[in-house]
Amino acid sequence: MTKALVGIIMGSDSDLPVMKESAVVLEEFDIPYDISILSAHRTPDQLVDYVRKAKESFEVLIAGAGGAAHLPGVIAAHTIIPVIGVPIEASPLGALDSLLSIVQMPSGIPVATMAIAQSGAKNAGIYAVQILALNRPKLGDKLREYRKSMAESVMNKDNKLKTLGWKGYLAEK
Ligand code: RP5
Repeated sequence: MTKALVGIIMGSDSDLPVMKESAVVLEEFDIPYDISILSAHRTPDQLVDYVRKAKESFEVLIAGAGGAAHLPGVIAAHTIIPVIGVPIEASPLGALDSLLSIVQMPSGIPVATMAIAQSGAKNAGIYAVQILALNRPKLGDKLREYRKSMAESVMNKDNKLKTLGWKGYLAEK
């Protein structure tokens, strides 16, 4: 069995529509990953057990949670594997509660906090790939290709805009 390099953990199955974006990126880059539902509050013992075993396999952990989102911080407290946190909207307070719970870590125990929701989960996947690429040159090449095609797609949209008659910023006045 291929060894998973990234562990994706979410607090509830209600987080899956957001956290699947991390998985989509990892699949795009052919990174083996493990995806699990574990809660800092509802399954504290199982979470600690998971994190203790994590060092045998994972090089990066991605954790997404909503509300009082202590999941990424608790994971970070139990391991030196880099933890990436994704704030999810799950309460009447929007996602601000989750963002602040994840970002405002005490000094000494960092969590790399991403943007709220889908963009954050997608960026968590990309950030994990960037960490793995530090000692995997081929993965670095893939990331450069990814950025190149992203830039091309923006330029194509700009060209389309011009063909529709919109004037460009650099067009002659
Ligand atoms: C958090 O509580 C989870 O990460 C989720 O975002 C939120 C709500 O969970 P459910 O009540 O939908 O299971 O722990």
